[in-house]
Amino acid sequence: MNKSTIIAQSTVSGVSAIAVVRMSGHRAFEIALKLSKKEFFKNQIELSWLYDSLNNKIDQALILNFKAPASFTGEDVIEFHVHGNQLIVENLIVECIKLGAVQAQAGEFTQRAFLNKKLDLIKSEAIRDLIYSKNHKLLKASLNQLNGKFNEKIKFLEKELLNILISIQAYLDFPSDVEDINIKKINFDKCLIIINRLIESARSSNLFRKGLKTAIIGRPNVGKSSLLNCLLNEERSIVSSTSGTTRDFIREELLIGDVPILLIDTAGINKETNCEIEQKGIKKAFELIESIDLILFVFDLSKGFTEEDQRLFEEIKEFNKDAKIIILGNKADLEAPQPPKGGVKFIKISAKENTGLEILIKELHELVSFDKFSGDFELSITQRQCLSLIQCKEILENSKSLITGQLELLSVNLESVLKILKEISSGENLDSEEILSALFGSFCIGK
Ligand SMILES: Nc1nc2c(ncn2[C@@H]2O[C@H](COP(=O)(O)OP(=O)(O)OP(=O)(O)O)[C@@H](O)[C@H]2O)c(=O)[nH]1
Ligand SMILES: [Mg+2]
Repeated sequence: MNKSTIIAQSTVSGVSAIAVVRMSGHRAFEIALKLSKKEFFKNQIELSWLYDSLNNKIDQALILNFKAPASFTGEDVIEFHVHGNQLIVENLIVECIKLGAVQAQAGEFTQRAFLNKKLDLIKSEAIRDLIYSKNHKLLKASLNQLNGKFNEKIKFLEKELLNILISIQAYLDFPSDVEDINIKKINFDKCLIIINRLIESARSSNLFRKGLKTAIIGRPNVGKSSLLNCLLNEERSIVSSTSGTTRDFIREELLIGDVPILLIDTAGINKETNCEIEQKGIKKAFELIESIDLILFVFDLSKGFTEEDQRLFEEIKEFNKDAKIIILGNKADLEAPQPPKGGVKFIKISAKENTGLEILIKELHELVSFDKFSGDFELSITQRQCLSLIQCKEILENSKSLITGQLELLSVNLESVLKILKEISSGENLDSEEILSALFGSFCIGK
C-alpha cells in the first residue's frame, strides 16, 4: 500500500464552471471530513461547505467519496467539485496538504490504479491517448483500446501459442503418445498475420498521435517559407528576397483530413556558404532529415532543376531512404528560361500567387489515406507495445525453420514470445521503477 495521500486538480487550470480536485490514499477521508467538519459521510455524494484551518470558508463543494477498493485508484478517493476559480482550488489544495496530503506527480493516480490492478498497462496507456487525442480517429481507437479490443487480440495470441507449446512439450516428453504428423502440422502463420496487422495499426496510430513529420527542404530563396505561409494561410515565416533568410526551424501543424501534418520550414541549403549561422542552419536541417516522414523538396522553376538541386536531392535521398519525397517546382508564375531537365516528376506551384497548391493538398490527402499509407487502424497501439510486437514477429519468423527438427529450441522461443505478450498487457518484468515512472510521467498531473 502507498503510504502517501496524493492530491491534484483533475480539471484544467483557469476559470471554469466547476473544478475537480481529487485526492487518493488512506488519509483522504480523514482530511475531507476535517475540511467539511463532519464525522462521517452519509451519502456517496454530499454538498458541504469546506473550511480552512482558521475556520474561513474555502467554498461550498460537492464531495464524492469512494471507499477502497471501489475507486479509480483502488484506494480511498475523494473528489471535491468546487467552483472553477483557481484561487479556490489553490486554497483547497494547500489546506489538504497542511492536513497531510502531498501533491501528486504526473500520472500518479493512473500509476496507482495500475499498481493496485484496477487497470492493466494497455488500458492505462489508452487513457493517455484518450486524453491527448486531437483527432477523431485516435479518439475512437483509444476508446477501443480502453474497451479491451487490443487485450482480446493479445489474449488470443497467447492462447494459440500456448496450445502449440503444450503440444510440442507433450511430444518432447512422451514422443510415443503424440503422432509425428500433428507436430509437423504446427504453424503459427495465423499468429503472424495478426501480429503484422497489429504492427501496421501501431504505425498508423503513431502517425495520428505524432503527426506526419514533414520538412520543407530546398536551396536558398526557392520559396520554402512562402510555401509554408501559403499552406497555413498566414504570414508565419519571414519571406525575403535575401538568400539565407530562414535559420531556425519554424514548426506548425496542419490537418489533412484527420491527420496532423507537422510542417517544418528549414534553412535553405547552400553548401558553399561561408556564413557560420547559415552553416549551422544547414547542419540542423540535415539532422532533421534523418527523422522525417515526408519531404517537400522545393526548387525554383524559373531557374530549372539545376545541378545543385539534383545533387542536394540525391544527398537527401541517401540521408533518409524511408522518407517519402514530393518535388515542388515553385515560382510557376515566372517565365521559365530553362524548363527542368531529366524527366523529374514534380508539382508546379506558385507560392506567391497561391496556385497549384490544391494539387499538393490532394497528394497529401492520398498519402495519408488509410489504405495507401497506414493500413487498418482501429486500435491506438503505443510505441512500447509496437516494439514488443516486432520482437514477437522476429522470433516467430526465425522459428519457422525449427518446426522440422529443433523442437527444444522452438519451445524456448515460444516461451519467450509468450513472456513478451504477457509483458505487453500486464507490465510484468517492467517493474523497474524507472520504466514505470517514465511511462506514467508522460500523463498530465491529476490523471
Ligand atoms: N515570383 C515568385 N516569387 C516567389 C514565389 N515564392 C517565393 N517567391 C519570392 O522568392 C523570394 C524568397 O522566398 P522565401 O519564401 O523567403 O524563400 P526561402 O526558400 O524560404 O528562402 P531561404 O529561407 O533564404 O532559404 C522572396 O522574394 C519571395 O517573395 C513565387 O511563387 N513566385
Ligand atoms: Mg525561408
